[in-house]
Amino acid sequence: MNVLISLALLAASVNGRDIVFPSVAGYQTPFSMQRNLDDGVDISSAKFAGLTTFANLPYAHCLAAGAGADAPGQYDIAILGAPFDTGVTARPGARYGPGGIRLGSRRIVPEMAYSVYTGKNIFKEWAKIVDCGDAPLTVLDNTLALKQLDAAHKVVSGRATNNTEYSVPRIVTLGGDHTTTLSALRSTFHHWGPVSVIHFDSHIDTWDPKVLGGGISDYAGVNHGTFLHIAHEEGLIRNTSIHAGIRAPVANKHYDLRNDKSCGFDLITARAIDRLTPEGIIRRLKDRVAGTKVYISVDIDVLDPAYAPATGTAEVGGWTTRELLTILDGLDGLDVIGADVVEVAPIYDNPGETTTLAASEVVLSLLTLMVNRPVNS
Ligand SMILES: [Mn+2]
Repeated sequence: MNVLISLALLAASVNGRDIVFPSVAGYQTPFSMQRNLDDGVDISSAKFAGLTTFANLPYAHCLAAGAGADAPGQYDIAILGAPFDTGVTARPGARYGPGGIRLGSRRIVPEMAYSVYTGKNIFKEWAKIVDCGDAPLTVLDNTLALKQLDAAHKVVSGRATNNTEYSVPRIVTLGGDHTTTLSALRSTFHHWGPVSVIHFDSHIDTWDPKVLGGGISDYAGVNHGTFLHIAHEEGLIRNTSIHAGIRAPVANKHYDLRNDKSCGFDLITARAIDRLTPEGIIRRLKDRVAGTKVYISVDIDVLDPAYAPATGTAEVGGWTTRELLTILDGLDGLDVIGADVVEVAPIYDNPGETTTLAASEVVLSLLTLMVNRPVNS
């Protein structure tokens, strides 16, 4: 075939693809874009265009210095990534969690987010919700990284709110391994005092640093299995806290579970759901934290690996995604002052993005609890 003929065929095939689709109304725009150009082509919105923020929410440079053009503006609820995974005892990879959860959330579009269960669209209520991007954390020094995360929480939660009725912006953190929750609890303590923690996980994470890591060095004792012990030591949490979904073994016969109680935790096992049903689990959680400010931490390994394979310390025999979402939505009415989804390590996910899709839906449920129940400090 000579060159001219192939060029002609190429041109024909290009023309052949020039199909005219009916015009589609713009449905969402995370960034301000041109709506009507002279040629009538609408480029005002697209679900998969622009930079990837959680749920296509607007990005705010929440860590920007000072005022002026760099100022992030006001917000009521902030998404903050914590790309840190050097406090894990098994598979690393959760430093990519924030990015993975955002990718999993691309189909969530604020303009079209009416829940079939409640009829409400939380993005059209009183709260301005933004994605602050990730806290800049060194990957080479855990102690410094956690200080950086403490500082990031301080700045992000220290901004003025958009809605003047409520004075403290609340944060949903995208982990990161579970160590990152420690910084979030230091931040909530600063604004709200000691809080009850509802801790969804397959592991208790209250291990005494003497038992887990601390035998090596003080530094090693601060990790994703001890952060709740440290939070208790620092006086950040109340003795009305509770785990849900626990099934991983403990390290010794009596000490760990006794220590867990003295850190302020009650415990609901994974299999309790067979007896209690999700409704029963919701009742126990609500009774336990009644009348207190609540921090909800969701380790994605609370789900069975069938529903969340992409995590560092997977344990079989866990809850389904639907069960977890039902339980989370059932916590409606609690004073949720902070929350996170941690231990999402996208490298172990499958091509169907099972884990990041689940994690992003969990984030949506946490945001829903926060929007449904504004809290004053
Ligand atoms: Mn955990």
